[in-house]
Amino acid sequence: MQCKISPSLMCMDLINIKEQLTFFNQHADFLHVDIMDGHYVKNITLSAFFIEQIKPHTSIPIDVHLMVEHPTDFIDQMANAGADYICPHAETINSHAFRTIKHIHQLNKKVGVVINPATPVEYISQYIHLLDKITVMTVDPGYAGQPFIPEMLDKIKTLSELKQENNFKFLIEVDGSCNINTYEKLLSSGAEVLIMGSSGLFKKNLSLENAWQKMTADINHAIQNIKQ
Ligand code: S6P
Ligand code: MG
Repeated sequence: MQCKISPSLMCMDLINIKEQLTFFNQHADFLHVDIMDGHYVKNITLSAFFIEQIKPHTSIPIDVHLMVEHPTDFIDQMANAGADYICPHAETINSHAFRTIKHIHQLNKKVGVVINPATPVEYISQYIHLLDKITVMTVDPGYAGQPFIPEMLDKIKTLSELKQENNFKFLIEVDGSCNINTYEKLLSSGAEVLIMGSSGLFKKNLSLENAWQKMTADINHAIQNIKQ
């Protein structure tokens, strides 16, 4: 497949974690772990404790999406728990962005930033060259199962052009409503990593194997349509 897949673990079936992790070790490219503090977004899902528990059972990078007001309070605990990518929201680090990026890199972790739908690319332009990954939120953060915000496609295109023109290293990732209705638009705009949640992968009426197979077929179909 020509894009990377990052299952969003807050959407998984928590009763059957082990089987799903074993499956993802063989098929996925990242494990997306949403960390919320109940303040930056009004929800609480996974934790450093969760990361610590799954780390011995994973062989692919753990990617932490920090939806918290004060990311500096969380960075060391995420690193110690086993995170491989640490990704705060740009909106929460811009008063100390260079210090935060340096700190995460000094912990030998990859640095991503996540930008909200209302945040333009210009907001991160001063440090974009330092980033390993940029996540474009295509829904307001906090909850799974929200409708796609189509205005975000232009933002993905802008990032893709900037990356090509400047030879930047960052991966372009999308979080929110990645599914059969959006694959083609996202991939043709330049998305490289899709975070898969409730709308594209974790379905109550399908086994994970069948849901993965359907997702892969739908994405390959979208890629064929783009090539034509
Ligand atoms: C939402 C969170 C996401 C969700 C994922 C769900 O705040 O950051 O990672 O888990 O977007 O995907 P879906 O298909 O339910 O929108
Ligand atoms: Mg997320």
